[in-house]
Amino acid sequence: MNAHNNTGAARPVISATGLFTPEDSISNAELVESFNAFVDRHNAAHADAIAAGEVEPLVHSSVEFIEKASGIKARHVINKTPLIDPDIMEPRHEPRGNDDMSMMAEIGVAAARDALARAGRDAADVDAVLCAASNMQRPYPAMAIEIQQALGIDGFAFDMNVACSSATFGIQTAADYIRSGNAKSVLVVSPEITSGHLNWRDRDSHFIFGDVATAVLVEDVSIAPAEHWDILGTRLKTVFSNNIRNNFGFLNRAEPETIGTPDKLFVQEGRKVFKEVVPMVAQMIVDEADRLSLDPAALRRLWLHQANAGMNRLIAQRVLGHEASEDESPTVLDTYGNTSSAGSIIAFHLNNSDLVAGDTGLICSFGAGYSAGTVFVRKVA
Ligand code: CO8
Repeated sequence: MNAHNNTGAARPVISATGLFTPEDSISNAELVESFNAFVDRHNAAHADAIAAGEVEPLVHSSVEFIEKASGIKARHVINKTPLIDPDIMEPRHEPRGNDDMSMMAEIGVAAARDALARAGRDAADVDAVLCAASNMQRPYPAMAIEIQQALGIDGFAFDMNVACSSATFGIQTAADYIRSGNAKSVLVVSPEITSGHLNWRDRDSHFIFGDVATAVLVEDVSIAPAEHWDILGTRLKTVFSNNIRNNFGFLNRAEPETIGTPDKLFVQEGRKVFKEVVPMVAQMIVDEADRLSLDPAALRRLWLHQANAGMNRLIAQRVLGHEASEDESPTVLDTYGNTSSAGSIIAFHLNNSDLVAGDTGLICSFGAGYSAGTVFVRKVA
């Protein structure tokens, strides 16, 4: 575990955030229609084996279940057509050469430009880029360096992966560079192309994820715009678990036919995750608030990781001491689904402009690893 308070002259703040949302969106009804068509075709193709008891029939998915179990009503994706074609149900993208910008970098750059514009920051004045996301499109060169080059940033960049907690771990890392004087302006970019890692034929999880990119500009207070968010304290925690795992992914395979077993994609024991992560995260938030001499019940807003509406309800209840309203703990699950590390940043990005100077809130992530990160912030100006 790693924790910091603000000390000395250099003091990290959040200057701005940015968001890129793919145009395509898949509703639950569209998703389920395609999934159920796939199930019917599969069962018809294996009718004899099913009748003989040799093969288990596949079971329909349902819109009602998805919304009730997760709070998700739709998800954005980069190219929806193949994902909901019952004959494909996998991502299909135009191949790009090594001289073309990769997909992850492209959406990361879009989110980063949004954050830079909101902060009024020239990219040339940024010192470092962290690409903090659940899945990288390739091992190297780092996605972050491609983003750095596209933005024209002179400095350094690297990738980091802590699954759903990548963005909060990135914020602490950026804050540490600023605290130590190694940088004054750091971009934490989280391009999440989850559609490349989801098993679209798995009834238990086909509805969970969506694609998006976010960016957080963490800077020293000395150069930050007048309106910014003080970072009051950050804390990270990891505990190994195999309950959420991905051994490979669609994006890196050579040929469509070579896709391997389901564990090459996202797999999870959703119930166990729910039960184990809720108490761990709620306790971590309360402990960290205590360390920072903050009353958790007085937090103006919680921008929680967006994995499951029920999970967020329970965590918020334990932190605030009462059932949280949408105003106290906003959700973006309904339109974005679970966007892994980007979720709490989208929630923050879309739901902070109404807060006033002095309001204190919490950006919090949790997910595979297990991993969890808290970033307590206070609005300035
Ligand atoms: N339609 C209809 N019924 C269904 C469906 C479906 N699609 N799926 C399951 N059911 C049925 C089951 O068959 C079961 O039936 P029965 O009771 O008769 O056996 C019943 O519904 C209940 O099943 P579950 O217990 O599994 O359902 P839950 O209520 O637990 O809901 C959830 C499932 C939504 C998965 C829930 O458990 C959950 O959200 N858990 C937390 C998950 C979580 O937070 N995961 C973190 C993942 S993100 C992360 O950290 C990794 C990063 C990944 C990056 C991106 C990669 C793609």
